[in-house]
Amino acid sequence: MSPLPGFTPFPPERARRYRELGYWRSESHGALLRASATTWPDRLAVIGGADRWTYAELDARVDATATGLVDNGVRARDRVVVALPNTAEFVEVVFALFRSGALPVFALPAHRETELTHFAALGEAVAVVVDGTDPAAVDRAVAVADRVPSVRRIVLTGATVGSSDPRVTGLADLRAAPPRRLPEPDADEVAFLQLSGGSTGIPKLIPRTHDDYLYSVRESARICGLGPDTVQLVVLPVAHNFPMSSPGILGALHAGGTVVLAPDPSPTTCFPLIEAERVTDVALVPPLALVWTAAAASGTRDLSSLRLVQVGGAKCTPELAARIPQTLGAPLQQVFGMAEGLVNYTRLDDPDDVVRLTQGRPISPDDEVRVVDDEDRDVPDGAEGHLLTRGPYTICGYYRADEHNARVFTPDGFYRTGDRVRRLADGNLVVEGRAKDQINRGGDKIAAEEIEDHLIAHPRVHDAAVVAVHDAFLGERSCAVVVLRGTEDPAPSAADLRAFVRGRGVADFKVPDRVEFVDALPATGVGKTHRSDLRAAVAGWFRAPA
Ligand code: J2J
Repeated sequence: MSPLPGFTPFPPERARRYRELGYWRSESHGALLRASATTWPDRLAVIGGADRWTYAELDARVDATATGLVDNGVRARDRVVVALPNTAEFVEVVFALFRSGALPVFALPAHRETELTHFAALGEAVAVVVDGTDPAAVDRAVAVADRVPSVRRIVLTGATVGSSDPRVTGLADLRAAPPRRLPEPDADEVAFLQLSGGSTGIPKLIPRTHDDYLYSVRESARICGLGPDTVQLVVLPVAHNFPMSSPGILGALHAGGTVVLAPDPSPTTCFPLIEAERVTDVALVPPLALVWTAAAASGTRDLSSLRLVQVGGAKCTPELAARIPQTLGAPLQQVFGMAEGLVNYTRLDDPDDVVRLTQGRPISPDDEVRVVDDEDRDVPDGAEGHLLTRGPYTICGYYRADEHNARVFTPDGFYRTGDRVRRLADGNLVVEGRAKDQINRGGDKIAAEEIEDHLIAHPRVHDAAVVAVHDAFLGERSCAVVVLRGTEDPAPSAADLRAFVRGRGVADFKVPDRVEFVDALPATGVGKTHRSDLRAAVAGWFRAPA
């Protein structure tokens, strides 16, 4: 079959090699679940709220839901936007889509109307799945369906909300028909579209195949020592690439472990869950790890079941790294990954200083990592440079983004990650910074240009640039630097512009934390905003007085 339009397949030579090496095993996501359900039918697979499903139960539900999707007109390769909170039904829906051959587009519950509309339109999605217990989420899904003609169905999880809209179906209704076993999609097909943190105005979609993704999942599970006794607590947004695959939900289900979905990441919610379910593994972003270590230091909950605490998504400081084992009572693993592919881990048997001071090394011996200067010349080990990568689970192109792909992939297929790193002699990477115009707000990624475009849509905004400012808790916060125009009174205040961006229908975390007004932005010779000058200027404004 010809590849999905808009998807850049791996070059045949490399694909053949990855198969020969046994990395790609022609296994689909649906088959992964089937295999685990065959080996461990009675073990608990998923716990979320009141739901506690064994592997056999999950597998049967997934068959029923997949059958319902197909009977409702969802076909192989159709795209379906999924924006769900951390519930057991997320796992059911996503595996049902995998089995039907349709492609989930992994939105987050934090995404608002404009973002969901963009994902649905770019993916020409046929359906949107949202939390039926959240009226605002249902309204948003209806708005997306009104705006994107390809969207014919709205599927609601949770308690079914009565609706006269013929497009709306409850997930439970989909499960009504007798389940059939559907043929699994080919493993070299795109399995889903993940979201890019982005740096340009339009968020990009990342096509991952069954073959490439499951290779990273199996190896992640092995590197992290997962097995049938693993009880993994998911506290980060469930659809994010980290809790999904590093080793995440998929790694735990591959290993026969149990996935526990936390409705929110607070210690108040999560510590009792750790105690009650004897949780062994958890993945955190640095600000959450800070909150957890503080709460554990003064808490009374029994966290002794913890075996591994992963921290990634943004840089973990050496101080935080040292505090984690002391307060949470389990070793730390640093994880430096990206939805586009490459994932690095410190290993469980690494010396303390490697775990504390580096972001680890790649999963695969065939992950090709280059650290280069501005002219793409390799720099020596220990020197800082741009990280480029190519390998058995790193994409060769974003979905439907030819122009962007020409810029962020080298002619020989290396992905320009936009990260600045040092590679040490032992192969471990240290993340030093970023060349891409992105703000990493405690693991939540904000594409500067996306928010600048929203600001410029305000009639009184002449120009705007969004940059990162240092923040002790989140690592970075966003600051919009704005040049106003016109004289009509009153000029918008910082609060007005924040409300304006929020009102444009974007996730809360993307609303600029600060807005500062200037007469002009520093410009480069060709009239573009000089971002490094601006970042330096902004850093100066916020530096604490001596
Ligand atoms: C510094 N920066 C980091 C780290 C990611 C596992 C873990 C994380 C992600 C993820 C992921 C970092 N230190 N430890 O997908 O599977 C920044 C880099 C990177 C970008 C990717 C996974 N870990 N980063 O965070 O696609 O800038 O994936 O390029 O959301 O986060 O973001 P994202």
